[in-house]
Amino acid sequence: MKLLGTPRSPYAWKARIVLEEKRIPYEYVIAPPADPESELPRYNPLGQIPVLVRDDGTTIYDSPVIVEYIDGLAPAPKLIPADFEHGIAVKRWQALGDGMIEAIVLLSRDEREPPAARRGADWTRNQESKIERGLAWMERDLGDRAFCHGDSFTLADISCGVALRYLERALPRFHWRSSFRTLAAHTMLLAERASFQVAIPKADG
Ligand SMILES: N[C@@H](CCC(=O)N[C@@H](CS)C(=O)NCC(=O)O)C(=O)O
Repeated sequence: MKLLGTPRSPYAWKARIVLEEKRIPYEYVIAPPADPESELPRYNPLGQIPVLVRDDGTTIYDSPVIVEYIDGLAPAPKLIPADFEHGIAVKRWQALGDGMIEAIVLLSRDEREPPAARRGADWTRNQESKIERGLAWMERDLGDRAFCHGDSFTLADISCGVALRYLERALPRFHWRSSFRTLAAHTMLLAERASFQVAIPKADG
């Protein structure tokens, strides 16, 4: 099995963390979507990463589908609870993390544009609000528990950890750690996990 991704893609980080946590052997292949020679569209018509290429050549995308597939390959550790309500709650954490990443990508891309090409204050504020509200909801839902959902490590923790690590990398001007201390402490613990260390390169490469 191969995972196509890049070291900068938070969605690929998420898929890779899940593979590492489940201890499923895979080959990691760097496949930058912007490369004009990219063969990605052969694997995913959307030309996006991550893509999981199975041994029989069939492919799986996008990241929520990949993680659900990988979680189903081995019984433990269970990253998406089998119970319907708990499974939905964990997937909602994923939807929030992925949605925040989308806003972070848009904002950081816009900030690299020349001033005349930028989208303007209202648009910027709208994207920033998504991130700020997301942080507040995450902090509230984490509460004083050791994990984002239930009493064990799940995809909820992975989604939260990946989104906030990406926020730190892509938009360092967001000084969220002092306002969201519980969340900040949780992400410090997550960053120590071997899976996070393998999947998220230290320097932005
Ligand atoms: N919903 C997708 C989003 C994937 C995505 O946006 N990937 C980015 C890299 S982080 C990409 O491939 N961008 C290139 C493009 O959209 O053309 C997922 O969760 O996998």
